[in-house]
Amino acid sequence: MFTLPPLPYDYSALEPFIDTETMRIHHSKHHMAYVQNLNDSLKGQDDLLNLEIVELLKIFKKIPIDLQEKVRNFGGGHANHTLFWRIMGPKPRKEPSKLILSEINKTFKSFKNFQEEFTNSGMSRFGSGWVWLVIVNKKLQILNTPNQDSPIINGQKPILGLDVWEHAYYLRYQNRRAEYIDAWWNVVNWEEVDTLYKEAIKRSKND
Ligand code: MN3
Repeated sequence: MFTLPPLPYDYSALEPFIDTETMRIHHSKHHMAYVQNLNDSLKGQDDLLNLEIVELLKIFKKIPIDLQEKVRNFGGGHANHTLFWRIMGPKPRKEPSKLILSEINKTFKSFKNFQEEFTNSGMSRFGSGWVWLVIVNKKLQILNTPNQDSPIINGQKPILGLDVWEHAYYLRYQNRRAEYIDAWWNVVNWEEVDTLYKEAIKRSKND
């Protein structure tokens, strides 16, 4: 059975950038619904229900065809939000720590340039979806996905993700996605991104 992970900080911790009510609804209603729908969809499939969510998505193509769409949507939703809560925090750093920062500079020329490309990717995603910083073939890459599609399904390793569904920002920002993204940079927990980067690189060596 999959369970809703507790938020590692209070619902109000990301104020004023992300408001308390949005955090409460987003975590306790939206994310909870993905978890419940995933469990309902996989009823009787104990081998799948016992996996970690990341492991379930890694074997996506081996899952029975009639379950794939549900795992894509609900499993993706569960994994994406779990990462999202983790890479935000109340005492953020403005810039990443050294390791990930040097990789970002190497790939995107500068941190500022990286932020611009990431923001543009989020702005260009029509409708609902996510923008990601992923590792592919040990290299950093920015991409976006529709709906709740997880990059893990495609063998990519997300280390930073931003929810650009309207439910993530509508209460405070209404239709102003650009303002939401701009504010969101203030709550990125770069230490966690650094940790995820190190884990992903270590895993690639073992693959
Ligand atoms: Mn969401």
